[in-house]
Amino acid sequence: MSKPHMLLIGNASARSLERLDAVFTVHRMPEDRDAFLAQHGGDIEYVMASGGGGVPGALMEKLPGLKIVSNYGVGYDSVDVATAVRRKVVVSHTPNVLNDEVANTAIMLLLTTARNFVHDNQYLRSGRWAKDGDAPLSRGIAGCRVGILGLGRIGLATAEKLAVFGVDVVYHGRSKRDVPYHYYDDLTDMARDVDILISIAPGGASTLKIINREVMDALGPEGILINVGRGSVVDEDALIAALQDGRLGKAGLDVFANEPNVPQALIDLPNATLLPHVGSATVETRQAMGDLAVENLTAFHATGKAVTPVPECREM
Ligand code: A2R
Repeated sequence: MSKPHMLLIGNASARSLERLDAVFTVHRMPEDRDAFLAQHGGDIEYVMASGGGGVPGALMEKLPGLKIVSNYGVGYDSVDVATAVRRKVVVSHTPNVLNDEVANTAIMLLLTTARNFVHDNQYLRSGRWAKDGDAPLSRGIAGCRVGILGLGRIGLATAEKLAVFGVDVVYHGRSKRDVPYHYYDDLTDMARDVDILISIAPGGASTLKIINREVMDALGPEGILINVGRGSVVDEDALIAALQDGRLGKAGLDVFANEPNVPQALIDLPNATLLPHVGSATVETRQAMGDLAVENLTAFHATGKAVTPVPECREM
């Protein structure tokens, strides 16, 4: 029996490819997308998307037989879900398997930023310790109030891990949850009351640039902003200005508005700690994400149901 056709957008590990090859005829999206889609677009029923620009509506249009998009990653803002739902195409993602590692990243980035460890590392390597004496003092986080924007799966894991650092955790989202943390229904009000703001909110229209100048000014000159969710949630130009002016103290960022392009003005700022979107980037976590992304496709092929569809597709 011939195998159904699957299109891989972006990359997959050798382990994932081996599993996919066993079930599907796997096509990798080539440079010349138009020629490929004209020739094979009609055959493709399954898509796995791992970066590579995602799956916008215009691409979906060229895949008339599409049944499912398996997104590698929990955030699926690069997939046009509205178009998928209208076309009865299921979209799946990889929740939960990365909670632990992204929560660790949020806390490591917070501690590194607060304690100036990136600069201290450079201070030693450049010979300044021996030449100029001890590195400048930094501030610890004990006794601080930490506001989490987006107390979902990763946010809650982060809040639980933060318990050992002697901080007071509060949160903001669209709705109050049954959790032992104080809820703010307004992001600016929360920013005014906290020392540290951690964003673990998804991308998309409803969160676009919600961390704006007003929120940054409310966080203030001693405040720290950590973002491990999506770059689009932060107004990056306003952030650069706030860090340059000293209206915001420090930022630790793993995600950016236009990855992998990071504004030079941000790179030049000494009060910003920057990571190349590595929140979930361990061998173990990426393997678990790859396995789940593959299982969504193979389960759908076998049963007509994905293992972890996105909320908008759970009833399909
Ligand atoms: O708003 P709620 O109560 O539905 O809470 C969700 C919150 N959230 C928002 N908060 C404020 N304004 C919004 N417009 C808004 N939209 C969503 O973000 C929820 O507490 C949280 C997302 O949690 P989960 O859906 O469980 O996602 P998970 O697995 O924690 O991942 C979060 C994000 C991904 O979407 C990627 O962008 C990144 O972390 O890896």
